[in-house]
Amino acid sequence: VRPGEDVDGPGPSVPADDDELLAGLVGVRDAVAEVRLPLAVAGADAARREARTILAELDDYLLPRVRQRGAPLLAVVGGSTGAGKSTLVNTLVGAAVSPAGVLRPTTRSPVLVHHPDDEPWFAGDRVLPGLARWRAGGTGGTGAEGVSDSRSDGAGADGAVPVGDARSLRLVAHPAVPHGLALLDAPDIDSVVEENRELGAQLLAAADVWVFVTTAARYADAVPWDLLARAAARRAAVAVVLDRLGEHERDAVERHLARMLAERGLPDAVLLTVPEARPVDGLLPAAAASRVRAWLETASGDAARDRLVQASLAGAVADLAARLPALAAASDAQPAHADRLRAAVAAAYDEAAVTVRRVTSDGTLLRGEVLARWQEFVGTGELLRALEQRIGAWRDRLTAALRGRRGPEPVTEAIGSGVVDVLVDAADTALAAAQASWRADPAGRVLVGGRHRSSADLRERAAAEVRAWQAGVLDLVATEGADRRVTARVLSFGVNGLGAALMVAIFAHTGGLTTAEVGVAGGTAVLAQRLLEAVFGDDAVRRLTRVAAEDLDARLVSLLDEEAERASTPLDALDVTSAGPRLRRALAALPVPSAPPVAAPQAAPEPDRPVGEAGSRVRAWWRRLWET
Ligand SMILES: Nc1nc2c(ncn2[C@@H]2O[C@H](COP(=O)(O)OP(=O)(O)O)[C@@H](O)[C@H]2O)c(=O)[nH]1
Ligand SMILES: [Mg+2]
Repeated sequence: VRPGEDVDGPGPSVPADDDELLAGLVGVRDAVAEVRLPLAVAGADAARREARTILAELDDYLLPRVRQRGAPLLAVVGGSTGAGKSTLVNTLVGAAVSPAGVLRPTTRSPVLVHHPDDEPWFAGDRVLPGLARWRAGGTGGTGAEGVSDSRSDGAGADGAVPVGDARSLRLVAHPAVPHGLALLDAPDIDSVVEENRELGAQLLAAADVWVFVTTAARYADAVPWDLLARAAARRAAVAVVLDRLGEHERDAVERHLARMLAERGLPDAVLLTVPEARPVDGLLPAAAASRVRAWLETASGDAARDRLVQASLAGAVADLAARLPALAAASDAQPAHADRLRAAVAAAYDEAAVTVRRVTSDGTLLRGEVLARWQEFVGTGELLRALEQRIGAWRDRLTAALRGRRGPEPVTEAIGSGVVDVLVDAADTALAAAQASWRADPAGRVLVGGRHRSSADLRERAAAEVRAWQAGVLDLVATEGADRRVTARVLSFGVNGLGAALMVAIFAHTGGLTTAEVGVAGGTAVLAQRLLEAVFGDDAVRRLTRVAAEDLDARLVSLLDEEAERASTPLDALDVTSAGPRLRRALAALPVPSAPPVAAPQAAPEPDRPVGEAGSRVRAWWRRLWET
């Protein structure tokens, strides 16, 4: 069998039910791979990690295990720094296959030891496809002299993998390992190097059997228990190895640890002890590890193996199924939160539109510049007096009143720049409000970035819109003036002058202002209103002011809409589509197998007792270890 080619491998064929399970798991994998959580909403970080972890568990453990139930049992040896993991693995194999020592980090690249005949199972990327493979030294050969030299750090045949790369897997073939069992010496789960820690956890999740090494001094540490909680949730087969256990402390520590295991959801975990002994050349006396060895032999024996694989698979699938709804919910939260962020922007600009509408209709604009230019144009007293005359006489008087005064253009200009100021000011305020609400939100904060201004060309575009509106107002007046009954009057005053009056009139048109309320500004509006009424009649003036006001409003609101859209562009770049529905469909299609009650063999026989019905190949291994 060439590595990685024959996916069925040398093991028993896949049970028929597994096809459905496999299809279900592949469906889940595809759905989880779709999870994007670009918005930093509460819990998104954790959900992102969870999605990665689930993918790793599927690739490293679930998919390969369902595809090939007959593949060797993978026992991952994990635990705290310096607990004695590597020494234990070496002792179990009877050779220094994994570097041990007080200097950290010792196990840079995890070491997987297997029987030479099982090489095809591990050479390809069947399990742990994310890790490059390399082999150091020989491939074992026969007996102790064939042991791979862990310190001859030559890379494999391709030579491509850098020595000590944590994201790689060093393979060692050794004949002392029974067929059908592989030992993986994992990096410290509490390593100071984050990458090592993560890999340590990832490798444990890839295990059929967790061999958790700890010591009397360390077993109560928090980190191992976090991982053991994962094992409990998965109903994984767990053996906790108490290393370097002194005779005097043995009973007390064993009792306490057993209680902790039971209390933390691992009542079936097997507690194994390694009595204190001094390592020689990286190995303990074989007898020290005999209980661990015996348990592993039993677990990988024909009878226990299938049961263990089935239970461990069932537990892992059930655990996966239980975790998917939270991931789906986290995924759903993304579009929902994006909507909330967009709504905050929309609210800020809606508020701006309200402000603009108010300021352009409550007389506010009829102050300062506009008022001054208007008065220069119409004066105050004469025109008003002229308007109060009876219709027959007013035309001449009007003309006389305006003679020698400045034209209406400065009024129009002042109105234009006043409206532009109002619009830009409102847009800036809206942006500030929108950004403030985004900044108050963790997901929004990262999106605000460095932009603090409305569009650079907003003023220019606003000016263009206002000019277009003013041209429209003049058109309106001209069109109205085409009516025979009013033409003469319109001409006597001038289209531009009446246009300016119409603009002035609308800035006070909805407020229902009275002269008393707003003083001069109100008077200004009243004058403009009277002038228009005198020329066009009441009904026409009502219509003209409504049309002109609506046109202005539409133009200003559309400018604000564009600004609002621009303010939420950082969201457009993110794919916040929820993978939730897809995850739920995949979950519904996943057959969750029922688990046998006990995953792993419970009995850890004393070293001087027979191993029981663990199978002949295990006994052979056992004998060989004892004899060499
Ligand atoms: N006295 C004693 N020392 C041990 C034992 N197991 C490991 N050590 C020593 O503890 C140090 C760390 O062991 P190592 O196997 O590298 O631990 P790991 O970090 O868990 O792989 C080494 O110096 C070992 O020689 C043991 O059972 N008894
Ligand atoms: Mg080690």
